[in-house]
Amino acid sequence: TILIIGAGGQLGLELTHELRQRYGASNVVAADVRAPKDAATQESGPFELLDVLDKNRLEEVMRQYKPTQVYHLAALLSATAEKNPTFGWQLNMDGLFHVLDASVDLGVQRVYWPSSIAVFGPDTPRENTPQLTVMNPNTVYGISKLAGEQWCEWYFKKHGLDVRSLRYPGLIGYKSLPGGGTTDYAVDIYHKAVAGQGYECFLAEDTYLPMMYMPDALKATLDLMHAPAEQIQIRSSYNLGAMSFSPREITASIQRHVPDFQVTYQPDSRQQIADSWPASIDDSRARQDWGWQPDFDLDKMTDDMLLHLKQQLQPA
Ligand code: VAH
Repeated sequence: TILIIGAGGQLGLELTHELRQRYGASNVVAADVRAPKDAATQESGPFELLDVLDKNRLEEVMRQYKPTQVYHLAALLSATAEKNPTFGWQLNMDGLFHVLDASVDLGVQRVYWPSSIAVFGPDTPRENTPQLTVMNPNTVYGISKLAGEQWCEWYFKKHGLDVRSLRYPGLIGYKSLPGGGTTDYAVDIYHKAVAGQGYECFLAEDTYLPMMYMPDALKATLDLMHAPAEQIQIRSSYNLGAMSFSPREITASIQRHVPDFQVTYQPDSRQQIADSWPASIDDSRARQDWGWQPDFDLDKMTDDMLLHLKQQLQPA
């Protein structure tokens, strides 16, 4: 059995769907602090209400299902954590400790925990950011992800827990909505284009950020989790990249399909977060160690996103 904690989030919804396709719905338990919005998710496999800060409840769920793999995705993302620093730290860190401890105690074979390019800070080299480099994150979220990476490595070394992690760039998909991220503009903009509306972007037009289409993120996650343990040479978290683009470039990519689509720019507090992050990532270690290779560039993503979002708008 696989347990996914935070199954209702942007990545969680997609990973639950993908894992249920691969392993059979009844073998993938979705857990989240709130019940799934659409009945479809609920019907498609076992669901458990779980607040990962409630350690007793976590252990109860894990004793009931005896998962061999746990995907711990529950967290506050960058913009939300910056507004709720105490809770952001508590959920991101205590939630991780509860999962790591319970996984050691109950003999979970593999644990997955997402990190982020947010672990890099303003004095990190911004172009082709290396796997090993200066890391002084200045956001609550980035600080919690950097600390979390180092705890994952500690649990691997001290307890032999096979915990694996990826430093995701901004993730973009059509099956779920993002929540509280700084890269969320790149999802919102497609919805506005398909709805025939304009988009007011909360980042400046030349803000370059590392980004990835959700199918690539799912492929990377499952490739990492299926790799033999001896191939996993990095136990903090792997750099992972696919493309980098700016609001100006994604707008031009969309205008290939929606010529009159208009974007205005109103940078808000998320601009400072974005400015502290890299513009591009060196993910050569992921490519060397376990064969990482992305499939989607900006235009291929745009073609696929607009196609599926238009289909979602058409009456069934
Ligand atoms: C965020 N989408 O914006 C997340 C991610 C790299 C960005 O960590 O907070």
